[in-house]
Amino acid sequence: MNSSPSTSPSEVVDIIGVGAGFSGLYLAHRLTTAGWTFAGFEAGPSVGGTWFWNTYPGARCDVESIYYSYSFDEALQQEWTWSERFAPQAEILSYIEHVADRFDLRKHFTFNTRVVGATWNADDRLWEVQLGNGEKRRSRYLISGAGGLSTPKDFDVPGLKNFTGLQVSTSRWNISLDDLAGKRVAVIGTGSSGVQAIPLIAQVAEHVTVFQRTPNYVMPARNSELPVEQIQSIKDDYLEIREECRHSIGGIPERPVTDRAFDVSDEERQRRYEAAYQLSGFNGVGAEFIDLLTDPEANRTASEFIHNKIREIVKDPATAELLVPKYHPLGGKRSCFGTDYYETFNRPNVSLVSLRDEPIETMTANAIVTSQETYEADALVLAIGFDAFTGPLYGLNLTGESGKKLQEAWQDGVRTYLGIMTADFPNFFMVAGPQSPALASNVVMTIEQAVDWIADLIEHARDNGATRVEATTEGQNDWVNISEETVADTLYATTDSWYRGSNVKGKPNTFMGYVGGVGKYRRMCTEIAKRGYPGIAID
Ligand code: N01
Repeated sequence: MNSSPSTSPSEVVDIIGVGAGFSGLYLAHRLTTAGWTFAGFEAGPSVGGTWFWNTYPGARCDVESIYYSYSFDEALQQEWTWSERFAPQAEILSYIEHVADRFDLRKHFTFNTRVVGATWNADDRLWEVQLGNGEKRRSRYLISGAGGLSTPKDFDVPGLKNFTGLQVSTSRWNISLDDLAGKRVAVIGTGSSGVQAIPLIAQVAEHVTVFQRTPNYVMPARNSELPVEQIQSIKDDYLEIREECRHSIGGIPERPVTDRAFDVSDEERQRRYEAAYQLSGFNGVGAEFIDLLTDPEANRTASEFIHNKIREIVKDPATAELLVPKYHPLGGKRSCFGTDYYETFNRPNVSLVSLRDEPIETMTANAIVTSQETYEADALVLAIGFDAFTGPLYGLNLTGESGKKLQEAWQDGVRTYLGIMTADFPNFFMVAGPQSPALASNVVMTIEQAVDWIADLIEHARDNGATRVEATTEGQNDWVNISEETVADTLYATTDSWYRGSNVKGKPNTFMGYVGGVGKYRRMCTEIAKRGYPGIAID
């Protein structure tokens, strides 16, 4: 597993790829099929990326698996059968392993090997890449498939080092659920990871104390087994379904919604929210009217609908009020989809602490101490999220043509061209990078589009005898403006979350995604390619 397939330290490969998750594997497949030499490096011991590391109880994708899967090979999508509507982590990992084996992709990667630095050599037009094992490699192009949610956020909880009980984080889960059986468990964080893990931990623990800073909108995932007939009908129509996804807003089939929240009567609106609540998923309540993410008053109607659902489900009124998400609009930060999440707070062995009312001051060896109370615990689960997008990229320690690090180039905020390239870092590409549609889409679809586009671009360069491609400052400025203008019209702009970098202390506030839709983005990218790549200097 550890032998590097196509590189020796002296050899120059066409492409070095970072990561062996969804992005890295498709990069390896697409680029080697096109005849490029490719050497991939993966920090982990095997393929899978996000789905290798996030093994916490309840981890599953909240985009339906029939869409959250590769579309590039019709035989692959015909032969693989998903068991559930939202596949659990283990099944997604098996799928990724199947793809790696089916297309013989493991041979392109060196595992247990992290890329820890890369410097652009302007004279030779090569990236000089430093590996964690001390070795160096050189390549014409360097492509990051390091993912957006792969660098855990610093464990910035006061007093953490004092706690001597069992400690585990959702993003690096290394225990079994049984290890929490009969224990008093403290869980910090109520984003998508916490929301999935808490109900299952509550089933085995003696007691669970949930420490919540910001209540989130959690809608029922409504996961179920996939009926055989539905699987068959999807497979029969897979090519058309994928095409629809490619031209959609979020990379999944859309509900055809054209009216606004106040176009209908109050009764009709409630009736529609109720029906949408039964659907759930990203096509549920938040997608019922077209203005829910742009008009705060329209959004209020949907937000209050969910508030009332929480009050209906949670029996203790004081706990229900703490769980009601009143600090941001529905969809402003990423919605969560859970199974029995609010119901879990009706269990006698679950209690909720609102960190807005009583912040954590410190910890002792066996307790979390807030401004009001001391909560004893035998185990501590951190579900506090990621240093999204820039964390993994800064971890590559890139030095550009001017000698500046990427983190210096972006010290006032992320600046990219299409979320794929950035000026001063020639021949460097990001798959599913910041300011791409990755944040607000079925990311597998976004990954395939980016990889195909990058492959076409470097082929175009090769055909024209060029060895250097770089985003121009003008092209980049235009894209930053487009992506900022697109988000400025939405309620994302009003909400603090990892979407804006506001979950990490000191991180400049830039929105990390393009939210104009994957279909529109694809059309723009295709048009740019057709026009000979304006916004990119190719020589
Ligand atoms: O992380 P998060 P996540 N003290 O950042 C709290 C994807 N994902 O791992 O909101 C106390 O969303 C923080 O509070 P606040 C998905 O895109 C998908 O859950 O900052 N609390 C928040 O409650 C998702 O959005 C799936 O006030 C602290 C929580 O910890 C993204 O990954 C499953 C704290 C962090 O929530 C990230 O999700 C899992 C502190 N110092 C993940 N620091 C599915 O597909 C943070 N918090 C279902």
